[in-house]
Amino acid sequence: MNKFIGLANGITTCEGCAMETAARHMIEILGPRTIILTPPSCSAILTGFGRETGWTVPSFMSNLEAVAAYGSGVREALDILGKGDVNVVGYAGDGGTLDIGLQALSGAIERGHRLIYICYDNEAYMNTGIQRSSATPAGAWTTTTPGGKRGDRKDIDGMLVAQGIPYLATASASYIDDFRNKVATAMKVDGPSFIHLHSACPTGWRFNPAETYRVGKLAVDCGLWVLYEVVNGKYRVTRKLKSLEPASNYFTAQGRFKHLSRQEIDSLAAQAQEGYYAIVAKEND
Ligand SMILES: Cc1ncc(C[n+]2csc(CCOP(=O)(O)OP(=O)(O)O)c2C)c(N)n1
Ligand code: SF4
Ligand SMILES: [Mg+2]
Repeated sequence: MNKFIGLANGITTCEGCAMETAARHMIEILGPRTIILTPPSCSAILTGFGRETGWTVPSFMSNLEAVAAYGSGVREALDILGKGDVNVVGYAGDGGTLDIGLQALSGAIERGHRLIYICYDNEAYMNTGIQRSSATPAGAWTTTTPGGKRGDRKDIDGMLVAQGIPYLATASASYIDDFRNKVATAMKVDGPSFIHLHSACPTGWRFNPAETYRVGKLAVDCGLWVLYEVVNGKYRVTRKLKSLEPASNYFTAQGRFKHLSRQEIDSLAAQAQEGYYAIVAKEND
């Protein structure tokens, strides 16, 4: 029997792109009975244009506002055709999720479609030239925040939990087994599911592509990106930390934070620690 490939070799993402690596793992878990939808974004490179696609499963590019609305329609059509076993998956960036596609995502969740929505979060509009999004973290350089972004990122996970989504998880491309487990869990959910994947981007974050794994891992190990899942409102941290790595190592590993003073880095590091313990406290609520 031929081995299922999922995503072809030779895709033209940047060297060291975590979004592409995660996509390869994601499709391996999802398997051939899957339809992938990507909006305009770096993930559209995987889907391709016209008659060419990198996926070995059916796929198409939606518009940026509405990947979750397209997914809702595809889900309903498949169910009518008796093809309930086919996974319908949106693989969208932070801009297409937290900003431009938010109403479509919220609508799909409210209607309760069985849709797996994976937001790979590279923390800016990368595909169009590294513009800030509402997921860009405080202090980060982008081409539209040359002095560093003011204000915190939008708490999309808290928003979707508040809306009552049956399954939500965070994940990191640097903790790939945890991500794979969460994709497998999402496949069993009888309703909408959302996985928020931290996706290191050497081009936009300004680090050497060989460092992708290390930079992504630092975000988790310093408590800045907490790995957890929320099942019907109940929090569970999937990677508990005995001690937190200094978050300053994460910030100094990337050129997008290089304009920050020591004091500013220390303040962001303190916020990261508080954020970690706030999620752990939710688990114990
Ligand atoms: C309504 C609309 N506004 C703007 C664009 C232009 N556009 C195409 S891709 C993109 C960036 C999307 O950013 P994100 O979702 O974070 O994905 P990334 O490029 O970072 O992978 C933008 C702004 C568009 N296609 N549609
Ligand atoms: S800009 Fe970033 S997310 Fe986009 S293809 Fe390059 S490394 Fe990947
Ligand atoms: Mg992005």
